[in-house]
Amino acid sequence: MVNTSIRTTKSQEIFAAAQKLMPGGVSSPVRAFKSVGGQPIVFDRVNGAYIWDVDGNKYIDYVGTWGPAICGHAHPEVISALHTALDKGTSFGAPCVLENILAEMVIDAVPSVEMVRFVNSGTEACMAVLRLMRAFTNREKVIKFEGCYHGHADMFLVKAGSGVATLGLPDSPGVPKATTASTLTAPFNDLEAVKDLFQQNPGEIAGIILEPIVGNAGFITPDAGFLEGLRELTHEYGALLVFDEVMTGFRIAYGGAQAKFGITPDLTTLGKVIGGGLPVGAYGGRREIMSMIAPAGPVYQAGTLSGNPLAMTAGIKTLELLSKPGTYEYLEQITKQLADGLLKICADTGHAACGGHISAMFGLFFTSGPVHNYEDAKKADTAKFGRFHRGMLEHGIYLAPSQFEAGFTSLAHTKEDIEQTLAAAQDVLSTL
Ligand code: KE4
Repeated sequence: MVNTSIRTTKSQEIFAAAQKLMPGGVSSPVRAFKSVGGQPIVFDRVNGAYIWDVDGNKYIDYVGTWGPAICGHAHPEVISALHTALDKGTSFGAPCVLENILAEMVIDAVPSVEMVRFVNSGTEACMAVLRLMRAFTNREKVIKFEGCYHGHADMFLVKAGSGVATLGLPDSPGVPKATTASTLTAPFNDLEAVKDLFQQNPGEIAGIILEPIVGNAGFITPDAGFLEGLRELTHEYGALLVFDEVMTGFRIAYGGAQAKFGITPDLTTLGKVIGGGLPVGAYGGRREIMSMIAPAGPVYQAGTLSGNPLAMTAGIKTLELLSKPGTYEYLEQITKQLADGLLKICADTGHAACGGHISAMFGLFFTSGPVHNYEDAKKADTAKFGRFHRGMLEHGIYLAPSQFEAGFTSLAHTKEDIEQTLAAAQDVLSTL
């Protein structure tokens, strides 16, 4: 179904051509709007909290290029810093002081990180951290949680979230059984299931990797005691605890979810925000573990564009902006207004819904809930979510095109933007 009330002629033309050139017409599956129906809009430009599509329609954006745009798109100070950096070249493939600067900012901010390695995506960071976990413990098996997404590397495509969940894929063809045989899964928030896995695989589990707040099965928060329980279990069984903070890093708090909840993992992966909109990922943690990474140690990992000056520049400026006093109080305030408002409108218009927010991350499920894990999330009415998404798009509000994604606010969103969004939701949900 095509969005009728807004003119999307050029988007349709460009997307039709794209589908002949690229699988599904996109560079990443979730962008194709498969699960919400309708056709994706083709972006022309972004600025602050807003998107303009190729037909000139303007939208308030709650995807923020999937997290990086937490200071608002094309922040003038980030753009200006990039212009200056560009005059010195785009990539060195050699040491550059900007890597030291961003590394120091990450180490100072994130409790678990004593040393850090930059890569070019969250997927790369998660791949590297898995290899490191296995090398450090000399064990092969790893626990992940159903619905969590740690990038598209083979060993993580087991009951994965995000686009895999969105498309309802039964994991992915092309992944050797031997590769995923070492990937064990448990329901999120289920400490007993994790304990059972440790007891069934004595001395074989290298560690646990999780999204401390799930953003890839929709928005699912950790139950009280869950993260503490994982910390205790990993200590008890000599395994490592890894927080995948690619999405939550510098979004939930300046030190990430681990700072917010006061639980320090052994290793952390980062991405999105620390690149300020350019391709960056990172992994870091205890010095004794990170010192195993080549060339300091034997665990190999490399990358042509890792630590490039442009990505470092955008990351440094973004973290500088985020480190200013009042940042997270503002994000909490506007995101609470949005999330609470959406839930109230659902209640007022008779739609079973649950969800919420933590700092600048929020979610809404069309199910009465509660949603503690991926099984609960799958009870949500995804067809209704699709109609809601399309209705909001026609009202100039751009939400993540999947029930199994989270929403993101930014420092650029104003109170008026939130009020306009809630007014649109009132309209759409009253007639859904
Ligand atoms: P990237 O390789 O996409 O930079 O990062 C993978 C990744 C790892 N860990 C977590 C917790 C993540 O959320 C992600 C990527 N998130 C998705 C959005 N749910 C990226 C959007 C997309 O795949 O197009």
